[in-house]
Amino acid sequence: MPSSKWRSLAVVCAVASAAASVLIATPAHADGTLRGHAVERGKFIGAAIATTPLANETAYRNIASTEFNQITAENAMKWESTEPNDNQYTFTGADQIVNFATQNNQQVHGHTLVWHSQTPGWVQGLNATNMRAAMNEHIATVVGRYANNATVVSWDVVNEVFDDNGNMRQSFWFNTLGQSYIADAFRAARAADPNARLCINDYNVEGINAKSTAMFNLVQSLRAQNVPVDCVGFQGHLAIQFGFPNDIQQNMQRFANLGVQVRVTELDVRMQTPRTAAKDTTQAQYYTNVINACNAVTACAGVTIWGFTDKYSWVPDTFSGEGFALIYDNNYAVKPAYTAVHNALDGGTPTNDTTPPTTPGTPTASAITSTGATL
Ligand code: 9MR
Repeated sequence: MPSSKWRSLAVVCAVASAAASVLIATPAHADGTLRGHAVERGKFIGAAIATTPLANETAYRNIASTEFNQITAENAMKWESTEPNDNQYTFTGADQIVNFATQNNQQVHGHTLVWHSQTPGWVQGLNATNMRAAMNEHIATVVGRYANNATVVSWDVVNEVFDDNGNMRQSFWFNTLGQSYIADAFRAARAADPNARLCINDYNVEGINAKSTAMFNLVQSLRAQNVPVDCVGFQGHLAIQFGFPNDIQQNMQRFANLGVQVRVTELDVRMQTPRTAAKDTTQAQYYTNVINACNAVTACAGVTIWGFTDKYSWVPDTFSGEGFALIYDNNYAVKPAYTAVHNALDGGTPTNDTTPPTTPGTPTASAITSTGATL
């Protein structure tokens, strides 16, 4: 064969391999959404949603609706939003979230009923009798509003009850009511909606450490007293400079062994600025690790990311010099972290076998007679 033929074959190969790499470089979302792959695994993939961009930005709404099958109100269901003054309820933002979810065939995880933060001053100043009554009434009203709404499936009943060392947080709740406020809150939530899944939620409990062990002991003890704790939420506010909690799967499993459902409720992975390709790669690996851990634990219901675009994230407002914690950039373009979540969710066992049939071969006939043939 003349050498020019080899050259043209090489060109064909180069073109073919360029075409192949174009295919590989096609954005991962072209072959399915996050929610599509999560559903195949029987898991949810969620996002925290903020009401202002939800009302104002088409790009935000499009991603929120197409990529996620569960949403959490980032702020709209917190006490300061729903009951800013005693017995004056405002559900505008909460309903906006719930209605959006209903329209898009999504579930809502309610966040959060009893927390030391974003709770109005009028609550914090009550005496014990009145504070307990206000808590029970708030839970009855907020949970009760959505009790017959199939979209709202679960609640963070208490949030961040531990301090950073795993002791009971010395919040106004604890200081006024003692630890019993936790059991009371769960019982009130169960009474308001017997079908909702009731969660305890906290941060820095992803790996096995003093705080997660305190959480483990509390959940075990509450359940031994028939307090209706159904679920444990690991917030998952991670930072690449602090390392990955490599025992996250083992930690989830020990909670699962108590009989509770587990979930990651507020995942984000921040980095110190400036953003670089290398940091993006590390961040993507953290996202992969979290999804893989949830995939590996049957009792893990799913993973919620605390937002989805770097345009709207609590991180830069809270940690000076840090950011870029989410899976889309400021312009709604996917980041390596998106592809990581996508690929970790993909590859589950689909409920329906979608493998295309193999092409049949061309049979050759032999031993042909008037009554038959061998193929
Ligand atoms: O993302 C939320 C941010 O917009 C609020 O200003 C902040 C107020 O404390 O709360 C943020 O969400 C928190 C969540 O409700 C509970 N876990 C920690 C989250 C990040 O602070």
